[in-house]
Amino acid sequence: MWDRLLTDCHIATMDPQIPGPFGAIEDGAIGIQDGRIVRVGRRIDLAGYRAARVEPLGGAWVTPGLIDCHTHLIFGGNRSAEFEQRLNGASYEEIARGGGGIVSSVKATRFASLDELVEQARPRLRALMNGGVTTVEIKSGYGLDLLSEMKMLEAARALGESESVRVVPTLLALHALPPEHKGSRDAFVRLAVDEMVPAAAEAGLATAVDAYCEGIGFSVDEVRELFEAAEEHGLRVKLHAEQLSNLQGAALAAEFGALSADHLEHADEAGVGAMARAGMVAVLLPGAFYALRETRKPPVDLLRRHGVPMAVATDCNPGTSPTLSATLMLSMACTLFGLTPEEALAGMTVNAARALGLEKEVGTVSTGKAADLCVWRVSRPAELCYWIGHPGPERRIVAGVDH
Ligand code: DI6
Ligand code: FE
Repeated sequence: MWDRLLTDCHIATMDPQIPGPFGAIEDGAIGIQDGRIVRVGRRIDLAGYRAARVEPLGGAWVTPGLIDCHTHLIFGGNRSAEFEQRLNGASYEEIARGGGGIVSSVKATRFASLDELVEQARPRLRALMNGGVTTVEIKSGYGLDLLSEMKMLEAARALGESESVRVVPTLLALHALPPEHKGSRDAFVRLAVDEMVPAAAEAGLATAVDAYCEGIGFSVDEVRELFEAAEEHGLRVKLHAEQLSNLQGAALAAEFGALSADHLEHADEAGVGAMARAGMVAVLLPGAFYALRETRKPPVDLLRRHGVPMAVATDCNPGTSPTLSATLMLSMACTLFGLTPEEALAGMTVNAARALGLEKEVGTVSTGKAADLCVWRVSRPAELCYWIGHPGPERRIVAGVDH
């Protein structure tokens, strides 16, 4: 006998093996046992099964739990003053070069204790969860010395252990040059390569390594050194690439079999082709595009043509994407970048799972996967993208349990 049978529902499985938009099964049912999905199908086909709890959902739509595969959720302070500076005409790059930007979050993050970081991030995490997120990636990158980076990764772990959400931690080792390394770039890169990567790997505090490959960030050669260290220590890589300029970061990431390249507003066909051959995911971040009032969009048509799967994420961060709404990103992915609602939802489910290397575990409503589900009171799945920030699911289920 199963633990639960969700019935009288429509299911946007997002499973590419199920034909039709959203891999939808109308008038469906889902069997759950030990936190996993044991059967998905039409209600009549599951009618013969018994479960401890049979739960009719009154015609609601069920989707996979949303996956936010790119966030900087943990940081000290906020950057609303910088927001005001930008409204007065300063550019993001100017503020960064003037010693503000990422570096100002670094100061506040270093100053905060581990517990303070956790408690500052917790309401942000809960806001994401209320919007339907069941898996969230969290990057470090506002510590930028060995102990502060480890403190951030420990905060990510503590949040995952104390909240009903899967947390996937990433070491963002090369994010900005911290003030004490002005004039000693090489020494900072060595610190990241020789100390941060081994420490994060040995402590099991990160599954992947990331960097900010930009004119105001780090060069392809510097990122290459970091990725070599990651490879040596058995960590996957991913890259902030081609957001503000084109340094050919996507192609570099492809050389290392990266999980994803993220942003990509300035990516070209060579980069997109390399991503396709490497089986990478393109993570699109409409919140940052919106907040920086960018006009150059990521090359969605090229990505489609080359068959590169597109994910969508909040990029929640205090500088360029202070948003806590996954569903707002669904809307923005459609309205700002031209994704279809089906592409946008795939971007926060099946393709986001792949961007985290979790495609066997989560991301679709399929037999064998974790029972991470959202139940939405909507008439069609496209409604999730149509509302400008849908408030969130009626029920959120993680590993078979309502939260
Ligand atoms: N992700 C990042 O890491 C940078 N931009 C982005 O979209 C910088 C974030 C920040 O300004 O704190
Ligand atoms: Fe980011």
